[in-house]
Amino acid sequence: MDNFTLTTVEEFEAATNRLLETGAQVGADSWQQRVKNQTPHCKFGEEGICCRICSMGPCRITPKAPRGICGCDVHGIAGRNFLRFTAGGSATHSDHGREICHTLHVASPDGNYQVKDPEKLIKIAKEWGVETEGKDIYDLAHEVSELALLEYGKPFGTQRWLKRAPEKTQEIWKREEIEPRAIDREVSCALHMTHMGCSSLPEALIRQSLRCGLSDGWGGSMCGTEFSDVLFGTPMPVDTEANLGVMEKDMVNIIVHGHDPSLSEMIVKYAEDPEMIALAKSVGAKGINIAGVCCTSNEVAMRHGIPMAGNFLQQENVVLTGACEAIVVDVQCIFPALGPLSKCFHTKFVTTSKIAQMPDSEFIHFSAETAGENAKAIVKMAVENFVNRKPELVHIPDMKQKSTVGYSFEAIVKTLDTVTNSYVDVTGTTKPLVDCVRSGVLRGAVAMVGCNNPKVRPDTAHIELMKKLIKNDIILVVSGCSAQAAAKAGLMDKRAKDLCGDGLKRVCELADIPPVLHMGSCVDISRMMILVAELAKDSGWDINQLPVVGCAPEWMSEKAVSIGNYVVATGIETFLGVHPMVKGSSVVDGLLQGGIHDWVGACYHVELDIDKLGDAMIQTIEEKRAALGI
Ligand code: BF8
Ligand code: SF4
Repeated sequence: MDNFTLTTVEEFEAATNRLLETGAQVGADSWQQRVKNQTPHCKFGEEGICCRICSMGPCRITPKAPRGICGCDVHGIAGRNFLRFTAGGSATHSDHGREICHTLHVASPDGNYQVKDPEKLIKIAKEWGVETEGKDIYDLAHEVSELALLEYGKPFGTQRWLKRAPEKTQEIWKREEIEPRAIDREVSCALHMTHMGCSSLPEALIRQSLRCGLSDGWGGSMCGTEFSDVLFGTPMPVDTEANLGVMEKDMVNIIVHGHDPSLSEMIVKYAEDPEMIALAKSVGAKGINIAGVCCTSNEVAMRHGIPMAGNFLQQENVVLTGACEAIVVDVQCIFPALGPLSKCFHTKFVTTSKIAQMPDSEFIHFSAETAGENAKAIVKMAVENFVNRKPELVHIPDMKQKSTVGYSFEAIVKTLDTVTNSYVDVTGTTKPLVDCVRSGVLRGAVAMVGCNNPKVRPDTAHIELMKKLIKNDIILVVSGCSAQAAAKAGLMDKRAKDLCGDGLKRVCELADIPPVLHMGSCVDISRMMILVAELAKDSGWDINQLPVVGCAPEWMSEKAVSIGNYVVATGIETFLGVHPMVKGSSVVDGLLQGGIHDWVGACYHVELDIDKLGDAMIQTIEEKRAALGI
């Protein structure tokens, strides 16, 4: 066999250090430097005990001043801050989902966007009780997208997608009064509850945090994922490559960064346009190379095999290579630092969304109606910029790994069904997976998700935990920047099976899969919800009994907290490597790390020591197995 080895974090760091030398040469700032400038962080902020929701404040809680001016105590303040943090994340994911619904609403056979997965659209329509017989697929798309848009503001009732959950889970949500109503309503309600003089009761604030999170995972994010699949195709396994070495020295490099595939899909399309390729050749390049950063990267990798240049804390590195003609962004997780940084190089920093406007960028407003011409203008601008490259600044680290990505829920079911001959009559279920778990060939599964955060040595927690878990026959489903950490290291190369325990290795060989399955971007954690829902239905166990846990070892964003809340509220124990900003309140921290277990059968577990975090996950999985008697 060939000599497959993982790329180490030390190697990542050596490459970064080399790039930072170029940065120093041109006077660039870096996140590494800014972390130093910001250290130590404000303790009040970090512990969640500063309140600035009215102008009598800000009020900070200390032993000498145990209450704010209005009399709110530390628990009310920390709880309110946590709910506001959640609302930010839920709004962000859900608004992304809404944009996708709008894109579907303008889809037409001869327009910018088409329906690529009509089967999925029909399935959703049937689920929602929409008549499909004899209907034109575009009429159906418009009807269903309108219904989806109404989910954001419907005056009565709860989210349609909740019906996908097992009945037991739905009962828990009802009993605990956390069934999400209209998506926007849960966000508004969170802001209302946290207005000066409203809720200061920690239980009420945390309950709404769970509800607001659920309106994301079983609402807005699910709209984002499902209708992206309808528009751009449901991902199926595809080979790609990951890490900065995917950038090409002799080609025009366009980096797509952000989240909404409506933009990146169009950039990919126009980069393949013969007219653009000819233009690239006319300026001395061999062609046009697209690569991704952050969740946009996951979207286009899963559907087109577009290589992944890196994750969140690698976004500055793509510019530092000196070989990036344009970094094209839409929304979320984009460093404003890219503006000034791009000015140190020839790179065009192209912002495209009114939601994410930044100084030192070229703004080309991208909209579904004008998507084609916008994308073409952006690609053209990048190609024409090739001549401005400064060859003496170009350095692309020689570092990349092969990856197989694209394991949507449908792909997982399909892959496992095709290898398990005895299951010919149960095609379309997760039963083969349940049987692997029941027999102990697989001990369980971990959904590893989320960001990088300089508070954790970047990528180390993701990679070390994955290595430990697969060695213990625990399969990984991953998304977001965790997915890219895995891909960069080589854990999505099918040859990584040799790093697994015997059971998982056998499953990888039989199914021809890597041990770490790429399920997509952060909105695609809704795919993981569908997976656990189906596992529960097919096994007869409740979701909170499954030997499955969630983990976000390097999380940083509000979105991550919204996700955490819906994952926990769905009954999945969730392990964090960064403490939520509630430490200052024993009551709020106690609820999150214990109390809510009585409500939903799961809670958070915070452990900053990565090794111990891994041990705790394995222990929980084994305890769940023991409780099931398997
Ligand atoms: O939504 S994992 S750094 S890119 S927030 Fe952002 Fe975190 Fe990456 Fe995607 Ni998710
Ligand atoms: Fe201070 Fe209360 Fe105003 Fe918050 S709401 S800033 S605790 S007075």
